[in-house]
Amino acid sequence: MPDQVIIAAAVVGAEVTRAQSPHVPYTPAEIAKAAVDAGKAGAAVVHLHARWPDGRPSQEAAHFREIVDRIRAAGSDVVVQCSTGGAVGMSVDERLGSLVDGAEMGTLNLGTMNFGDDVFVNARPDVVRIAARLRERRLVPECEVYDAGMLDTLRWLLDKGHLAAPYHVQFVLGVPGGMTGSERNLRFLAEGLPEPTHWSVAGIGRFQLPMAELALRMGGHVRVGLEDNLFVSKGVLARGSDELVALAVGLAAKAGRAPATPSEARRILGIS
Ligand code: KMH
Ligand code: ZN
Repeated sequence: MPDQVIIAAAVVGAEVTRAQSPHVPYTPAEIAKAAVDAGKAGAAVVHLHARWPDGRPSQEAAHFREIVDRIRAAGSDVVVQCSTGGAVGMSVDERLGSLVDGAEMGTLNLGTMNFGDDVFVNARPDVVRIAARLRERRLVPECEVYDAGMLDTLRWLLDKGHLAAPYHVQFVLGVPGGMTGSERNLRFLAEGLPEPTHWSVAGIGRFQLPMAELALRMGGHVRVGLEDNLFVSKGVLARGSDELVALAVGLAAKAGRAPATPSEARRILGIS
């Protein structure tokens, strides 16, 4: 089991709103601050989305550029990962707007699925196209796996040469429409990886901290943050993603794992 754990913070996402929590950041300045604070709390990676000022999801390059510039201007060295998933209903062209200079990783969602009452479309040619764009831009892909069949797609991408190491795998468990956040599911998925690689888990909602705790015991890495979960405990809102990162740091200490620094995370993830 690796001693170090990469803690990633998903600080905004595309779905959560200020109506649900006043702590959801919207503007590039707010999102950058949330990322910097998450880094100070112990996150090595920040998973970024952007928003329009009224909170609608945005994949505008200008928004992502401003977020990245502000993170670096604040002196933060966190690894910057930009979402190519965006929000349900966005075209692939729109989603690719996030891959700005300064990004180090980009997400690669491995299949179409029900996403709550919506459908998150990732047809196989779209996945291949996004993988090619990540390769062109020399970004390390983070493969988002919500369901078991997506591991078969991962194997197919590797077999066909659309994807090659270094890549990271994120098991996103608890989306209504995907696999739930259970120990059985996480063990099944981790054991089913087509080749040995580093992986992490993002538990959605109430699954966030139990899945983090389990991944820490299993030798995986963890993702927390307001994109996935708004609460520190039942009915108690997190004041920001940094508070959830601090909880993950505490869980890591209990499991005997040390939070990786951004440069350690770059080494583990193969970011040059
Ligand atoms: N907002 C979800 C539909 C990603 O960032 O790549 C997709 C998502 C995944 O959040
Ligand atoms: Zn996301």
